[in-house]
Amino acid sequence: MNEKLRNCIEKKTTSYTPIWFMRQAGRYLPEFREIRKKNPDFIKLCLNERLSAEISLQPIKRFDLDAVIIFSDILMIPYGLGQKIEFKKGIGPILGDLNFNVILNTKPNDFIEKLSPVYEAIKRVKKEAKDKNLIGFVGAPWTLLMYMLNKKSPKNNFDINKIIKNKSLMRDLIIKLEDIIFLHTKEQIKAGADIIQIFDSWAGLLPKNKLSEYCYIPTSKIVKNIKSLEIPVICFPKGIGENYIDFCSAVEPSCISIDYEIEPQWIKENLHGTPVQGGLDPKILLGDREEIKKNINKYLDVFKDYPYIFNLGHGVLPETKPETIEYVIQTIRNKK
Ligand code: 1CP
Repeated sequence: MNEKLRNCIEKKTTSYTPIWFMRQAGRYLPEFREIRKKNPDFIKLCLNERLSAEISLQPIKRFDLDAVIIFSDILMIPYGLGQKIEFKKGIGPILGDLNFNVILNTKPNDFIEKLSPVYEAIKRVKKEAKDKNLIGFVGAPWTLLMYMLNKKSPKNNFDINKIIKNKSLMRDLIIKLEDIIFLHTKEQIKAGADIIQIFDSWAGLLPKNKLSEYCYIPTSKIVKNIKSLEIPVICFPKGIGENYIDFCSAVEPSCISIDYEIEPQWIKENLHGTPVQGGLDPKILLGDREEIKKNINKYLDVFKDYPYIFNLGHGVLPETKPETIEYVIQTIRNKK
């Protein structure tokens, strides 16, 4: 078993730099696009255990990576809670109206039943990729709440006050999400996931005085529960700037995934030893190789004697050439 990712996180080994990429299974790979073309309903694709397993394995067939991430989506949780979801080409996810009674009354067993193909896909991947760490994932409560209430991507315009105006409802929803998110991770772990990543892709929308209530406190409960199962948790609270340090003190993740706005040297000096993942701006991979190499070396040099997992500061962009991913991996493997 290749435990290189887990060893970096748990034993804080620094002699080898494990590599994987957020969004490594998906949009930039022609073999994914081929399958996607024939499967216009994205949710159905995520619930097709055979294809979902096949897509998860596509990147490791091409590249020398240390982990597989299961092909699924953070929005499978609102789907499992009964909210309608559609993925529109060029627009992204569009969610249906939220029925609070349906959501708050969803029974754990019904949720697990509805998402059972996700767990079956993990079992298949585990069998096929015995020599890799297998990463399960969930969205953090805030990012999920944001999609559930905003009903679309906040990319173009977003008003936080509209989202959080009903305090008592927010409280009920957060409690429900804390339970369901943990349930979904527990089922992924039972099926074979040996690391969990929590994506809080929109944590950066929260003003500083709301981070504790909507990001740190709910996330820390989930992290504590996952750690009690002896499974390491990587947290990615994207876009919170210098608050990464407060996040780590409050949440105590096993590993912190950083975005491209954070200076790696600064985070290393302020973290007190929490293993770090990622950082490199995915846009760099669209440029020339000299620039790519220079930027990879920046991260590898800063984290030379520090537990560090190579990854990007966000997902691989759809325009990225697969050959560039190969080049990045070779550059890291050949570094003396
Ligand atoms: O072909 C398509 O149209 C589908 C594109 C796609 C893919 C390949 C979506 C729609 N989701 C996924 C898979 C996915 N999503 C994975 C598994 C693959 C892997 O990582 O290798 C993972 C981990 C996610 C996680 C995810 N989904 C996040 C967190 C990570 C991040 O990028 O910040 C988020 C925010 C989503 C929501 C989502 N799903 C899909 C889209 C286009 C979006 C983003 C919408 C937005 O911009 O708000």
